[in-house]
Amino acid sequence: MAKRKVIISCAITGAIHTPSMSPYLPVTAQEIAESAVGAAEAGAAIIHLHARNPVDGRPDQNPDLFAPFLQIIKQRSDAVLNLTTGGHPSMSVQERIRPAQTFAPEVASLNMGTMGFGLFPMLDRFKDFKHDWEAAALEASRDLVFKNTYADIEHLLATLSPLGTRFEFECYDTSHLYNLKYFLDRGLVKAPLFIQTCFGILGGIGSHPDDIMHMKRTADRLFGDQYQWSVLGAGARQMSIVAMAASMGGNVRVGLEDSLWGGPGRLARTNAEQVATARQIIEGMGLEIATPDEARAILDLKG
Ligand code: KMH
Ligand code: ZN
Repeated sequence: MAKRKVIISCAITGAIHTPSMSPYLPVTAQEIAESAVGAAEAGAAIIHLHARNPVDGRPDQNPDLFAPFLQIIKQRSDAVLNLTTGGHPSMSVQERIRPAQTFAPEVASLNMGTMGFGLFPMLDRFKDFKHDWEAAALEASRDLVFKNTYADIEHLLATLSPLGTRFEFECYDTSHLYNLKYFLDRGLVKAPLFIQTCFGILGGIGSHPDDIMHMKRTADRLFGDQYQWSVLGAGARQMSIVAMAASMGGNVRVGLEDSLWGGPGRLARTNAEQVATARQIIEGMGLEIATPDEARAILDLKG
């Protein structure tokens, strides 16, 4: 039997952390490209991408901001590219779909339910924002709905599936797994499903080991061998969640989108640093990481 390979995804910059929280958060196209290439060289098979306004670091779904870094990453690595359709929770679905619709990537994220997305607790931890929008965006999340209705999900599937794009199904709580099961039963998504269970976002499930076990058990029951399990942990518990999932047969996602930390009280300086730590955990358990082509085969991507 072929040895199991662990897929490392790396989420380079996201839309949640703001530039004043870490001087190492990539913002410009050049910074995003360099950081992504470094993550791929360190062992990430999949690179998950958002773009930002190069002047103030605000999340921005304009495809013109994606084009330059996509070109560089494709030239300099073989990594699977995964474009966000989540954008920022405050954006409309029409806005969020634009990059994936324009570039037809091998993978796009697909958020599997409507939820609160509470970013305001970060106001206690981070201060001294350089740009007005940063604190305002965190504060606004008290009253924010991250809208992913059944119609929204159907629209994303109907638009992107014909392009050959497959999905990283972002499941922040148990109900999102049941939503995905509903789409599977209707034939709108097909196996192998790449399920990213997301832990530690206020509005979703927590990041206690019981939470991780509960999501895995539920996914096992609903999807059996029709899925590939991956985990991401938001914030400081990122690497303990990597360790737990890797030891239970899972794939892992790291990156500055999900956590800014490189160790207790220490900011990670690069995405590659987090990939290297995840790789060390995985290889330290006697497991092997997947190359981009192995990830393509495991997830049945178009290549
Ligand atoms: N920010 C993450 C928790 C997306 O881009 O679609 C989830 C995410 C959303 O990656
Ligand atoms: Zn994302």
